[in-house]
Amino acid sequence: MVLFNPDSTGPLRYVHNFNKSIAGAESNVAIALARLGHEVGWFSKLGDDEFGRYIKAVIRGEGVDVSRASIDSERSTGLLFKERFAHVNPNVYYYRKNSAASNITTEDLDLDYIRSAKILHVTGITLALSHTARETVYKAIEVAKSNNVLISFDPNIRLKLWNIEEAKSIIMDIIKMTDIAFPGKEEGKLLLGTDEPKEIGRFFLNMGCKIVATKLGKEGCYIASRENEELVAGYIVEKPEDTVGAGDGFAAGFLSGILRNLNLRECGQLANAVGAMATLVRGDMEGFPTLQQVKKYMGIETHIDR
Ligand code: KDG
Repeated sequence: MVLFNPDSTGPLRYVHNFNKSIAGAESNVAIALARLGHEVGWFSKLGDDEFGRYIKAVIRGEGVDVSRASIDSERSTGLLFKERFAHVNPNVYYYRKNSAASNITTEDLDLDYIRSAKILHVTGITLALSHTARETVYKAIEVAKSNNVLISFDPNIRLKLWNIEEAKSIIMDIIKMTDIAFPGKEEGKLLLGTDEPKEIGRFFLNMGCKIVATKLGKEGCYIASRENEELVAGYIVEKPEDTVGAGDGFAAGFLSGILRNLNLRECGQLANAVGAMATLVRGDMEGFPTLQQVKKYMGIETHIDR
């Protein structure tokens, strides 16, 4: 989506100027991974309009392969407006019903492209957009799974897009096929009735996940696998500029660690740092660091270079 971020705080009707940038959980993860030095591709559907061309140019400019993003000449590119108030998370308003991306179908997938990947990352947002978008995520997972591509899943529950009953039943179904899950504490509460990271981890492991990295904000993350469980301390950001996108940065940092064969603790440390750095800058993805920048932030020299 194109994101319009107000220059000033307060109700949108009083805002005169907006900054234009892009947003979208999956494209955020793709951009963050590209910045960390990985080869990344992105599936989506854009309108044949200026906003669609803008999104494609930005994501391509970040080094993500956008050759598999299709164009829908009948529908528009989705938009998103934030509404900011001092010291609280922004309100978010979607203009994406019947947008090009909401109408993505299985026809838009290049199955060989999925087969050639190491990891397929999907989120609950696309699952919530429409029946065809949901079918597309299921198809991508099916193809990835049968070709030993790891499935990475962030529930990213957005209750403006679906109700909790529907979200629960679909997300639980996807969790069964997930290798690496990135729930948040609040999502644990919504899905399982607990925000206790140990319980969230164990529940998802019992459902078949191999790794569960529960996001705990400034407290860091709790990583559960079949072999081990541990809390990995986070970074304190005294005055976050914008927390939206931090979870996507976290997921990208963690996946970067997996791709670099780091141990799970190191994956968690890298994830925490990328997530924290995302909050230092206004906008979803502008704050994602390069490998050099995150190493400097973490105060370490070489161990994540593998
Ligand atoms: O995780 C950040 C996303 O929530 C944001 O980029 C917008 O994808 C988005 C959504 O649908 O909420």
